[in-house]
Order: sequence, then C-alpha cells, then structure tokens
Amino acid sequence: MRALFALATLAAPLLLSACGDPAPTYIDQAWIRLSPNKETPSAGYFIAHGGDAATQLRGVRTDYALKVEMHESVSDKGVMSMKPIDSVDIPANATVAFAPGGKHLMLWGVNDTAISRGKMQMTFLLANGDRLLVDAVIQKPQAAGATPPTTDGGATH
Ligand SMILES: [Cu+2]
Repeated sequence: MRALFALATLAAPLLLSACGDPAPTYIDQAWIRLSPNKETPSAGYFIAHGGDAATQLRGVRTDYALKVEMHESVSDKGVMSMKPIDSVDIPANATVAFAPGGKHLMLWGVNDTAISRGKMQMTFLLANGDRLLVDAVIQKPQAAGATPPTTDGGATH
C-alpha cells in the first residue's frame, strides 16, 4: 500500500514535463506581383503554415503601401470576380496558400522605396495575438517596351 502511494507521487512530475513547446504558425514564400501602373492595385501571395494549434489570419499590415486587403477570387456562373475577406482559418498543421487565381492580397500605392529595394516588410496579424514579420519579394512587371527593335524595318536596301 505504501509503495503504491510513492509511485503515484513520482508519476505526477513526469506528466507535467511531457508538454513540449508547441510549434508556431508561420508565413513564408511571400511575394508581390507589382501592377504595371500606379492606378491599379498590386497582388500579394504567400503560404501560411499552421502550427500545433489552429488560428486565423485576421489581416495584413505594411508601412510600404497605402492600403492592404485580403481578397478571394470567386467564379459565379463562369464570371470571375473577387470579394474582400475579413479572416482566413489556418487549421493546425495544415498549409493555406494565397496564390494566383485564389485568395490574394491587394495592395494600393506600393511605396517607391520598397519597389527600388525589391522587397517590403509586412506584418501578419493572427487571432492568437501573434504578429509575424515577413519580407515579401517584389516582382516587377515585364518591361512594357520589350518589343523587338524596328531599326531595319525588314526593308531591303
Ligand atoms: Cu483582389
């Protein structure tokens, strides 16, 4: 009887120490497809990796654009359109992709300094209170004047 009691008290600390550090949610592969003109918004993409606990992405902020929104592309009877979304579920241990044709960020007024640097820092706000700082690579549009030179014009001399 006494031996059994001793065993029970020994077991308690072992149970407590079994909890490790939970894996956090994180973001990677963030990039921005820069709009060819300043009047139309640019699009942002990334991958969210869920940690051990499910959470939600509640918004994205940056000092390097005037406004950022989360959007979802939807197809209604074959017509593509997009609508703003307030939050996105990030299930535990799952990945959620913001990718062309699906969920994406819209960024208005991307800052010239960020464009010349080729990247901008963004802050991802999670429902669990975490704020994740991520550098997004800015991909510039293909040069608009990339048409073949016409100096010869194909004419024969
Ligand atoms: Cu959009």
